[in-house]
Amino acid sequence: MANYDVFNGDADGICALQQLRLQYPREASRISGLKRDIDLLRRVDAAAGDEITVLDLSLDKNRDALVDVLSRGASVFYADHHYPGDIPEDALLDCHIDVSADTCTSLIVNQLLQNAQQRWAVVGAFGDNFDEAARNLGLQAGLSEAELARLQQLGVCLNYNGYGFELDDLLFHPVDLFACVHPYNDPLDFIENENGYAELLAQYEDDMARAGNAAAQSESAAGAVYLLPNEGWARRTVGVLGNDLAKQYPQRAHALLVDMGDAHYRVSVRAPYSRKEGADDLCRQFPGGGGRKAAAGVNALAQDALTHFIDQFNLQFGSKT
Ligand SMILES: [Mn+2]
Repeated sequence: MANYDVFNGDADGICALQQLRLQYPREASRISGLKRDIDLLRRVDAAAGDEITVLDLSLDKNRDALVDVLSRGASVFYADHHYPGDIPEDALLDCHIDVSADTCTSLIVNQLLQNAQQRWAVVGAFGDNFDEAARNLGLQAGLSEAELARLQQLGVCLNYNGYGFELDDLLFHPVDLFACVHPYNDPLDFIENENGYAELLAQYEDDMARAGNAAAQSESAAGAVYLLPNEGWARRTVGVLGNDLAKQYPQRAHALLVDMGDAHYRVSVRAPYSRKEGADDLCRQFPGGGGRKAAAGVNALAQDALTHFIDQFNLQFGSKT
């Protein structure tokens, strides 16, 4: 019989598992990936009697694999806050899903553990941008403002580590980052003493400074288009940069194009924050494009199509009379 811990490679996934394994230590094969790699349960080759823990991964995106491992006789503990769709009914499934707008997997696990590892829950909640819930829990735990600020930075950094196009873009594979975190009962000790964290924080600050210096290639009242170089910092920060720009200029649409080094760009488009529509319509005009109304993308846009792309971007988001 084998144990598996399957978790999202972001702060929320790591901190949910950290709470569980501090409270209930257990050897397990650990499975994780980039923050956007969410169909991870299919990587488990389960057998009868195996025990599987799944954290911070949409059940809707893992349902087939879940039904499969249950049918083989494995038991599953599942905690998450994303849309689950139909939840299989099975005596082997212990499911804790809460899609309330103000909770995350680390907070769900914290409730189950009755605050036993609440400092790590605070870190996970900050990482998922649930700042108010994180603060409230931290204050209740007796943390000072200065300590809360350090835990917030830790949450942001653990979350940042999960972003990239490929695992090679990440400073730590999330499984290795968990191993780094795991010996520490108290996240403040981790911050103080873990060399790996000093390295992560330094890279985060360097990446964010580079992203902050990025200048728009094309800019109008309707929107702005950014070209980012074929470098790790661009692949790691493009998601965060898109969110920051959307909030900073809520009337504008944004397109961020990262040079992939093969005469193509990877494109991500955010519709204006104030009227979240049109991103999918724009991207679908290009091969491999798609997404949602508010946020969409093109996997590989030929670089000689850049001018055409910018024209279509301005048409899509320009003021219509
Ligand atoms: Mn989460």
